[in-house]
Order: sequence, then C-alpha cells, then structure tokens
Amino acid sequence: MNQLEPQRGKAEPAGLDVVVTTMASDSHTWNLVFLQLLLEELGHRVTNLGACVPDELLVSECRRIEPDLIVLSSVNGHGYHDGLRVIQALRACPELAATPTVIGGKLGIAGSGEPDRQRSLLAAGYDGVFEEGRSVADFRSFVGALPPAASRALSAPADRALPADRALPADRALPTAARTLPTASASGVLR
Ligand code: B12
Repeated sequence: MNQLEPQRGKAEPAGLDVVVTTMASDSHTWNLVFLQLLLEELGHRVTNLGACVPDELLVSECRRIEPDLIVLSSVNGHGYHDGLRVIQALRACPELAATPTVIGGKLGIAGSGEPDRQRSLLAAGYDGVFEEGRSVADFRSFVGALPPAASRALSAPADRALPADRALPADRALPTAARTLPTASASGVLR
C-alpha cells in the first residue's frame, strides 16, 4: 500500500480509534511514527496509513475505519494546499462530515507563525491546526479533551458542537487553533 503498512496499536478499548496519515505529496514518515507512538502512549488505537497517501485511499480508509479522530501530518511544505483539498473530500462524506480532524507539522515553507493559514484551514473544516512550536502540547490537550467515540457524538456538519452533557469543564485548556469542541474556551476557538 505505502511505505508503511497500516498498523494497529494495542491500547485498551477505552481509548479513541485514530487514523494517522500524511497526504499524497509527502514522503516523510518519522512524523507519522512520532504521532503514532504519542497517541498510543496516551492510550489510543492508531491506524497509521503511512506516507504519500492518495486522496481516494485516505478517504476510503477513513470511511472503512470510521475513526474517532483523524490526524493529518505534513512536513514537506505542501501541507497547506494538500490539506485544503483533503478536508473537502473528507467532509463531503456524510459519515466523516463531523469526525474530529486535525492537521499539523510544517505546513508551508515560511515557518509556522501564519495565523491566516491556520484560519483558512479551520474555515475549510479542520477542528485543529498544530504547527510546530507548542503544537505537540496543544495537540495533547486537544486529544485529552475529546470524549470517547467523539465522532459518533457529533451529529451533523452544520452543528458540530458536542452535546452539553459531554462538555468539558470550563477550565480545561484547548489548543489555540481549534474550532470545535465543547464549551468554547477563551483560548481562541474560532467558531
Ligand atoms: C529526513 C528528511 C527527509 C527524508 C524523509 C525520509 C523519511 N522516511 O521520512 C527524505 C530524504 C525522503 C526527504 C525528502 C524531502 N524533504 Co525532507 N527532511 C527530512 C528532515 C531532515 C528530517 C525530518 C524528520 O524525520 N524529522 C523527525 C520528525 C519526528 O520530526 P518532524 O517531521 O519535524 O515532525 C515533528 C513536528 O513537525 C511535529 N508534527 C509533525 N506533524 C504533526 C502533526 C500534528 C497533528 C502535530 C501535533 C505535530 C506534528 O511533531 C513532530 C515531532 O516534534 C527535515 C529537516 C528537519 N530537520 O526537520 C527535512 C525537511 C522536512 N524536508 C524538506 C524538504 C523540502 C524535502 C523535499 C521536498 C526535498 C526535495 N527537494 O526533494 C523532499 C520531499 C519529498 C516529498 N515528496 O515529501 C524541508 C521541508 C521544508 C518546509 N516545510 O519548510 C525540511 C524541513 C528540510 C528543510 N529545512 O528545508 N526529507
């Protein structure tokens, strides 16, 4: 399939089912290995689709697995453009329209501090954008804030907020560049 065969983690059932992948143009793999190990350490089950994943395969695997979280990583500088294309394809599938989906890494070629880029990705449908810097810490907070089987709890694309009874305590920190998730925190939830 790709350089990396899909791998299933061995975490406990209580964790999330997570798809970790890059996109069609990107051949880097250690970013994916890193994310897989991080998520497994946090108790989640990871299917790692590997490098250079064609859009069709990415979408079909996500439809098949129906994960609780989709994590896209790209470091080759094309991530922003690839990411805009891929999120459209994912959100066009009814079963993936509300699945929490994030993107991170080195998404452009001019460093990470580009709020416009993050805003466009969030507006296009991502629930979080994690570019270098504090990205891993913010990503951990984001994942920690997801309830089990989060994707199934989100009802429709037009209403991506979680039900009130699954909302987080207000003092739980959410990533700066995140837009969904419960009880919008004061930390920059854009929607
Ligand atoms: C090894 C490497 C390669 C290897 C990859 C081998 C492999 N099997 O992975 C090879 C030689 C194939 C390669 C090719 C290319 N590479 Co290269 N590569 C690197 C290098 C030296 C290390 C990458 C790495 O493995 N890092 C280790 C992992 C663990 O770290 P990471 O990838 O940075 O990921 C971390 C964070 O970004 C973050 N992160 C990543 N994704 C996500 C997602 C989320 C959700 C979160 C929270 C965090 C997160 O978490 C990780 C841990 O902190 C980097 C330079 C560097 N020092 O980073 C360049 C680099 C990534 N490559 C680069 C480039 C340009 C290329 C090529 C285009 C070169 C070319 N002209 O051919 C090609 C791209 C080919 C392609 N189709 O994608 C550039 C990208 C430029 C940019 N984005 O600004 C870099 C940054 C080098 C540079 N300084 O110019 N590369």
